[in-house]
Amino acid sequence: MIELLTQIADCVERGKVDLNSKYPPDLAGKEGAYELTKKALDTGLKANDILNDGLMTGMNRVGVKFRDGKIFIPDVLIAAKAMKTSMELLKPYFISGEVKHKGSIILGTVAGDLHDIGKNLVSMVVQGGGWNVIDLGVDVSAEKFLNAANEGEANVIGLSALLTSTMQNMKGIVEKVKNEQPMIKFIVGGAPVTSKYAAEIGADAYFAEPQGALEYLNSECV
Ligand code: B1M
Repeated sequence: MIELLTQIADCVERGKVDLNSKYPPDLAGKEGAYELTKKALDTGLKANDILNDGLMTGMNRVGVKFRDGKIFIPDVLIAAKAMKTSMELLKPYFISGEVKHKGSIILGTVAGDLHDIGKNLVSMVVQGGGWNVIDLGVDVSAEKFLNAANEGEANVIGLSALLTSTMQNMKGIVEKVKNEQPMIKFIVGGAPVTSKYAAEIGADAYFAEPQGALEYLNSECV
């Protein structure tokens, strides 16, 4: 079981997406992150463990190598593809399929930022908890968040940012939307974001992981 998780982490780290992917050449013809994730689910491993101890472990190693200049953007992209392809298999385990929603949340990665893996995880977990997600995608401007808020379907907005530069854009988004819609709540997250920063920009809450966001929605936004 643990061996499978190690293999999944290795596949993400090396960008081995699935059986058909020819990259990396020394793994051509071998099972990739996709098949191994399927196998892990079939053998009864929990989706959460596959995510944390397999996929995310691999992606964290990628982050360290990228930071240290040992790998480059194409390597990170292919690793992200391996992770995303496998996450599709985990989706049904996070999304319960409840018919009646508890409410809606607008979600997006802030302007200038293209990272969406964390945001997509938040989306899956909160959907799994019975929330409808209005996903605005990546590189989302303050105007777009405001327009979505003005549709009136959601009373809470979730912002994600992965860069120390783009997290600065959270402030303008919170200000612009709260200016017109003072009752709307903001939750923020992403690797460089902190609860101190959240408080500074007038966000209502910060969470380091999706479960915290879901618990907040359930307790503060229904
Ligand atoms: Co980028 N990148 N990247 N990258 N990239 C980081 C973030 C970096 C830390 C890597 C490094 O140097 N070690 C670094 C940022 C440095 C900094 O600003 N402090 C960095 C950089 C520099 C860049 C570029 C600028 C590189 C360049 O072009 N020179 C560039 C920027 C592009 C842009 O956005 N404009 C860039 C590009 C990319 C790729 C496109 C190649 C790719 C993204 C692919 C994609 O997302 N579709 C990528 C990736 C994959 C990463 C790393 C390796 C992994 C990020 C990730 O997906 N982590 C990352 C290094 C790292 O983090 N280890 C890195 C897994 C994900 C599940 O975690 O998103 O933190 P995370 O989400 C967590 C929590 O934070 C939380 O829940 C999730 C689960 O626990 N969470 C929330 C997130 N949002 C939340 C919202 C909430 C609540 C919780 O409420 C609403």
